[in-house]
Amino acid sequence: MKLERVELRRIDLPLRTPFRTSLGLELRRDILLLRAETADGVGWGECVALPEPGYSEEYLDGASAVIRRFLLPAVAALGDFTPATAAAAMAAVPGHPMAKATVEMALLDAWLRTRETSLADHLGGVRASVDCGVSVGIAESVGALLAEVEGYVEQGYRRVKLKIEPGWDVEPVRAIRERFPDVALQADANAAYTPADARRLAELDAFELVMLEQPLGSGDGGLRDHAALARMVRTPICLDESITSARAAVEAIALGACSVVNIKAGRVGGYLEARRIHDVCAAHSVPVWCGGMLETGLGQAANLALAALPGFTLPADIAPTERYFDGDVTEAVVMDAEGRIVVPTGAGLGVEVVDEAVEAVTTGVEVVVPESW
Ligand code: NPQ
Ligand code: MG
Repeated sequence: MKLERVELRRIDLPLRTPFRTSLGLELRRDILLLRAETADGVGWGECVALPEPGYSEEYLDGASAVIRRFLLPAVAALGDFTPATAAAAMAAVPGHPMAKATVEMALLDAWLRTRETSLADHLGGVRASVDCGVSVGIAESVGALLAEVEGYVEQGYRRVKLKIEPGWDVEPVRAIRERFPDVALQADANAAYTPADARRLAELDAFELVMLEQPLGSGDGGLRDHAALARMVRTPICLDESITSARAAVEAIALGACSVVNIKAGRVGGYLEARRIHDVCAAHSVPVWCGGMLETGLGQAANLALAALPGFTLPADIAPTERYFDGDVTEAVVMDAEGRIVVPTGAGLGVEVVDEAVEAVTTGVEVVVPESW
C-alpha cells in the first residue's frame, strides 16, 4: 500500500461523569484521530495519549507532532508497504508508542478493508463477543462510590475495577466487597504507591481481589520492586504501565513481577506488538486482558478485535459508548445485559465513522500531504 494523504483530526468529547484517578481529574476527552488515505483506501486510527503526561511520558500534542514530523515520513519513505513493514519502519524512532499505534491502526484498517478481512481475524481472534468490566474512578465519598457501583452491577458488567491511591484504598475496597460479596473485584493504582507501602497494600489481601494492577512505578527498578511486592502480598499483581513491549513482558514474567498482564495496544506501539505480548504470555500460561483508555467507538472496535484472541481470559476495560460519552464518532457501542460486547466482523475495524458526528465534535484538522513528508 502507498500513503497519499493524512488528516490529523482533534475532537472534543465531554465525559458524562468525571473520571478521577491518581493521575488527575478528567472532565473531557480531547482526542486525536488519524484518517489515512492510501492507494488501497481509507483507514482510521485513534490516539490514546492524554492531553498531559501522567499515565506515561506521552501527551497529545507531542504524539501529533511525532506522527507528522517523523512517523509519516518514515512510512512514506518505504513507498510500497504493509502495516507490518510500516510498524518496523516506525520502530526506528525510539519511544512514542501511542503515536506509532495510531498510525498502525489506521493502516491496518485501510489494508484489511481491501483484503476483506476483519482485524479480529487478522490478529487470530476466536471469540464472537468479549466480557466487559467497568473501571470506576475515585469518588467523592464511599457512599457515592457504592451508589455508582450499584448502577454498574445492575447494567451487567462482569467485573468492577476500582481506582485506588494512598488515602482511598482499603476503605472503599472493603465497602464494595461487603456490599457486593460475589462481584469480581480488582484495584488499579496507576503507580501511586512506593515499596514502603507494601504493608498497606497487603491489607487488600482480605478482600479476594482478582488482581492489583500497577501498584508501583514503571521507571527504573519497577519490575524488581513489583517482584518484591508480589512476594509480600497474596493478591495477584497485574502490570499495565510497566509492560511496554513483548520483551518487557518476558522480563516481568521471568522476574516474578506479575502473574497477570493488562495489554493496551497504545502503550506498546500497536496491535501487532500487542498480539506478540498475548503470544508470549500464553506461552507462559499468564492470563491477559485488554485494557482501555476511554476510547471512542473506533478504539473500542480495535480493542474488541484484540480481546477476541484466545489468551484474553479476563474481562476487558472495553466500554459501551454510554459509559463515557453522550454520542460517539461511530455508531454507538452497546453492551448486552450480560456484560458482553460483540466483536465487529466487518472488514478492517468493522465500524464506520459517521461523518456528521465526527464533524460536530472536531476542534481542528491538520492535513499532511506528500510534499510535507
Ligand atoms: C488504566 N484506564 O487502566 C487506564 C488509565 C487511565 C480505563 O482505567 C482520561 C482518559 C483519564 C483515559 C485516566 C482505565 C484516564 C484515562 C487513567 C486512562 O490505567
Ligand atoms: Mg491501569
